[in-house]
Amino acid sequence: MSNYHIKHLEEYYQVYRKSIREPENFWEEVAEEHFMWRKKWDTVLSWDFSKPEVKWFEGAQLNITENCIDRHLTTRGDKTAILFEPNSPDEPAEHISYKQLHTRVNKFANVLKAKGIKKGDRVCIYLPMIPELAISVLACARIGAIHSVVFAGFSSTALATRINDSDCKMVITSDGSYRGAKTIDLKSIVDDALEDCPGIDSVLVAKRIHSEIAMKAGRDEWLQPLLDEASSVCEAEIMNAEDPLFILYTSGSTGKPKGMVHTTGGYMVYTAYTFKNVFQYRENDVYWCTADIGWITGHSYIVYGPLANGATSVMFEGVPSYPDFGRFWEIVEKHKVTQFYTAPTAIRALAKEGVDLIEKRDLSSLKVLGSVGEPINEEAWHWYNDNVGKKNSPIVDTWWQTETGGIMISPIPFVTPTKPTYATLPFIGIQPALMDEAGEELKGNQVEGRLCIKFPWPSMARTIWKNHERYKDTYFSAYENKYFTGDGALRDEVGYYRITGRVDDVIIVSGHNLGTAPIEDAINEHPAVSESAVVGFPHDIKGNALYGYVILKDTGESRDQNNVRKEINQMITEHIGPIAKLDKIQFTVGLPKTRSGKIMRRILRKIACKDVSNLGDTSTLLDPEVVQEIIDNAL
Ligand code: 6R9
Repeated sequence: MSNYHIKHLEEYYQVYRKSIREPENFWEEVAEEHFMWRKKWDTVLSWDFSKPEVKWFEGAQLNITENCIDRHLTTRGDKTAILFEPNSPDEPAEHISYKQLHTRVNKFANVLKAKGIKKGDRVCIYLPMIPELAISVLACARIGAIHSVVFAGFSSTALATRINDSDCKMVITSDGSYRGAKTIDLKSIVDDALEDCPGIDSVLVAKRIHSEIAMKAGRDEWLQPLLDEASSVCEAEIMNAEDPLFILYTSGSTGKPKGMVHTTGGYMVYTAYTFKNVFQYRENDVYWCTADIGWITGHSYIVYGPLANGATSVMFEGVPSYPDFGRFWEIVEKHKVTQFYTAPTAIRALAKEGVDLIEKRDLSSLKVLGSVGEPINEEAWHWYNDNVGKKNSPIVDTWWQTETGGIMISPIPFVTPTKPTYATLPFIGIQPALMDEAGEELKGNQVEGRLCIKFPWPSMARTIWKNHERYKDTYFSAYENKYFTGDGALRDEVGYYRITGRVDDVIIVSGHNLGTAPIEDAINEHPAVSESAVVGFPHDIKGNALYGYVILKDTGESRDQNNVRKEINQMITEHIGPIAKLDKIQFTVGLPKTRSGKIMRRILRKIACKDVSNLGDTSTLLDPEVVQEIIDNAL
């Protein structure tokens, strides 16, 4: 079949036009030819963005693990499905074949069943990047349990909030994790979290660092003995296409994280189809995405997309700087990686280290380079292109979101001519629109506005867990009949898109989305703080760093400001995790507020960026003088 793999620009335009003119026919063809359905759909698509309600392949039945594992057994049984590269280069890599993955997922699924987990139950997975992470995700999918993976860098408070929001019954974790030269006691973080999680009946613990940990009788159990005993046959649960597959939390403009719900059929079709085309994946490739499975990039492009294509997907436990900044290149050489997908923040950190560590390695296996998570700046793009790709491997700058499930705007390598800092063209089936402030769509090229999507695509999130109103408010109420992304973008003279960044209260730090509200909530927990406001400012490596303006309570006591700064960051680490720590903390007597009490973050942002030449209209402020005070004391 032709349109599964797009080979030249003309074909892209042809297929794109078809996907827009006849979306149902288009996606039906893709779904029919490349996947294993227990029963075909009655309706390809029904939708209404005003509710919003979107259903793809309604009436169809399937199990995604049969598509990701079972159907490859006859043709690719001994092929490596997951290639696990441990934190330490001295520990051998583990090649898990499709057959072995089948056995391990089935055993794990039987352990879940024996523990009383049933279709529709929520299971929280809080694991480092070890094979059990991918296997437990697939084991949940095997029996129809809804996985909720929480990135293992989140704090106990953040973990507890997520467990309780989706009423998880079980947590899967490990004794600890390796992170470069450090070890982290994951199990004790889980123990702390579970003090506040009455719904958790059981905790399964994988052994990784072999540390002494507390095991609570009647609740906690070591995973391995259970797996050893379990049968390796587990019938896949038959799921409806619109049954939830997983929940994944993302930050928003209130303190409460949003549990984005993804369903089964459309998510599978879209992640598999994008994977194949965006990475021009071929049978013997070794594909490596450096993300953590705790983020959407790992869900869609380490686990589901690659495995649905029968690919070999590298899973790396460690960090780019351990034992030195050459680790990525050592791994590329060792496993002859063909596609390498990483984040701009990693590229910038590696670029700072110079090219010696790259030149030591043979990177000639590379064919395609990818970037995701935040806009890639021109300098980083060129460094990546020149030194890693040797000007031979196209860079796919892929724009998408937790909410979109799969890649939305991206070049197709060897098909779309790339342009630094541009995510270029909409992927097949994707209909972007740029909107002006008045809510009108900007037609034609050379325009800049807010990025929306006009038509449903198969892998879009269907709702926010138990909060459909919030889903509607956040994404479908800014512009009528359109999904609003929260990003700004421009369209150049040939129709290429460039993402200019968030237009809401989300700040992307090292590729991680952080809402200002939860960080401010954490700061305000400090007994000496009366109010705070957090904004982003440009940072060489992290892309953005966080700048906090903090008003202290007047208690009459004198305080060591540096101690308070440390304590504030400690509060943030406890409530969210170290990724949300502030780089700069300025104490102030007031904040610029409108008469209605809204903080004018625009002004705070400019001051944090040291750009105070044009602060715009400050006349609507309650107390315009506070602005000068803040400027005078800026850090
Ligand atoms: C996949 C992922 C989503 C937000 C998104 C945007 C930013 C992601 C980008 C990019 C510019 C790219 N973003 N990819 N900005 N160019 N190629 O990262 O999902 O963690 O939900 O973040 O990340 O601002 O709205 P998620």
